[in-house]
Amino acid sequence: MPVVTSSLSEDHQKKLLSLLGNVRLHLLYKASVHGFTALAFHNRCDIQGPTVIVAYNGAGFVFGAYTSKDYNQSGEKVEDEQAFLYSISEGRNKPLRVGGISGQCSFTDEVTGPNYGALVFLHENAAKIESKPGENFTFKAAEMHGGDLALTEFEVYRVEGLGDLLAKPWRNIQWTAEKKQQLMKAIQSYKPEIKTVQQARVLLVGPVGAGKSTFFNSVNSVFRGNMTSQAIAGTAGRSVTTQFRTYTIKAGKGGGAVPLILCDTMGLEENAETGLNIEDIVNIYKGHIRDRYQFSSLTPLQEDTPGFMKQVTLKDAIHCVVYVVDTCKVSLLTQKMLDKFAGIRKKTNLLGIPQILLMTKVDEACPLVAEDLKNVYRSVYLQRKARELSESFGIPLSCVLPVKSYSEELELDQDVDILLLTAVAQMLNYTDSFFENQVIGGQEMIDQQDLYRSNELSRPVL
Ligand SMILES: Nc1nc2c(ncn2[C@@H]2O[C@H](COP(=O)(O)OP(=O)(O)OP(=O)(O)O)[C@@H](O)[C@H]2O)c(=O)[nH]1
Ligand SMILES: [Mg+2]
Repeated sequence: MPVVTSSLSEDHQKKLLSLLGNVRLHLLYKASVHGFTALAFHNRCDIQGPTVIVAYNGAGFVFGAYTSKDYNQSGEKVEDEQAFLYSISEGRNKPLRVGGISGQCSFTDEVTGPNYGALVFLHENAAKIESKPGENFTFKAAEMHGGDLALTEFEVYRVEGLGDLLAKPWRNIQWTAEKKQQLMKAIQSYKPEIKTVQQARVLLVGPVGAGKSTFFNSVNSVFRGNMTSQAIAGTAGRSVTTQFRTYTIKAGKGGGAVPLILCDTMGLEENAETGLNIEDIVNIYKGHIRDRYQFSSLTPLQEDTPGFMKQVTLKDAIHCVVYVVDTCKVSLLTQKMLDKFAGIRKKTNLLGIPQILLMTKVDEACPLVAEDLKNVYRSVYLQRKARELSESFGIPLSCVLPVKSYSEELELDQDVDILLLTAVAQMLNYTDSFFENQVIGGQEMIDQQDLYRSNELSRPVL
């Protein structure tokens, strides 16, 4: 799944947001990737609620149309009092905003490209516009697009209202130095309930670029006391992580190991033949895959291949699974990706492994949270995203944890640390639930096969 990125510069985005208010933009469609055709536009932009079109031309104009209504190919003329056309260009400080002529329709909801009368985008199914100022919007062609009707790019974004801050947070977090120390101490002194296991093994699974490796780096940084970047992180079309890695965390330079191993995987992709293979996930769960195993999307590790660890015990197994999802992309998760997660969840439930959903990049998702991380449980927007995730994954809201990882900072920040540590502490609580399930009739089950056989029989569901 190629990563589709916005062509809006920071300055353009700022100017566009000044017209739209307190909102977030989600890129739905980019013509250079998906095609300069009406069909490609409708496939991605129909029934999406409020959207904004962003067209680019060679003369340097960024212009388009906002509507609060759906596109739906109904053939009808749509009236939308909130609709407007706009243009951002070098020559003007403030963007040009053109409201509709009262009593006239805003756009015709046809099978063609978006038809705002005075401006028709993707005209004749091509990278161009038709411009007829005066029809239902009045503007000067020179100010709107400089007379350059050829498009170099064409994007459509969903416009999501951010809402305000809740008067009371939906979860209580103490943002104090004592709380941070308390969490660190609790995590460092964690002891699995099963005698043969010394460390909790927690697996991070999620789409490409969701922030799995960065989450490990951030937790590692908190315990080390300075910024670290042991796991390679970044953005690329494909997963940056291609090996299975099991990371031990040390408290301070040369300090003792924290009883937690964070296992990092290759990113998931929606197609069956790319990204992390589900069969490999199951083998990781059971402990058969070694550190530094090189993932291959098409050929998962087989029992008879060298490198497959046959003799495994409970200490090699995964005790808690963490699904990592980019909060900014929650509403863009495709059905294929959700189906992939559903397949993984089914296997995970069968093995009785507790699951947590980590919502990353909350700072990018909500400006109110970027301003002050303490707003994380007061942001109406993040609460809505947490609920959406909980519903689409079928995971209780209590298992959904928002975090912000260190992505550009050079210094640790107490609030960031507390939110990260809270998530880790919760992972250890869930690990305990896994271990509790392994004690049957007062006997710890050490044999892996017994363990999974019994789980499959009882089919525990989280
Ligand atoms: N602002 C912000 N950026 C983040 C956060 N977490 C991760 N990032 C950025 O997101 C990008 C991808 O992060 P990675 O940790 O490499 O993602 P991954 O899930 O390991 O991706 P693959 O290994 O490619 O599957 C990086 O550029 C990170 O800096 C976050 O909480 N906030
Ligand atoms: Mg990674």
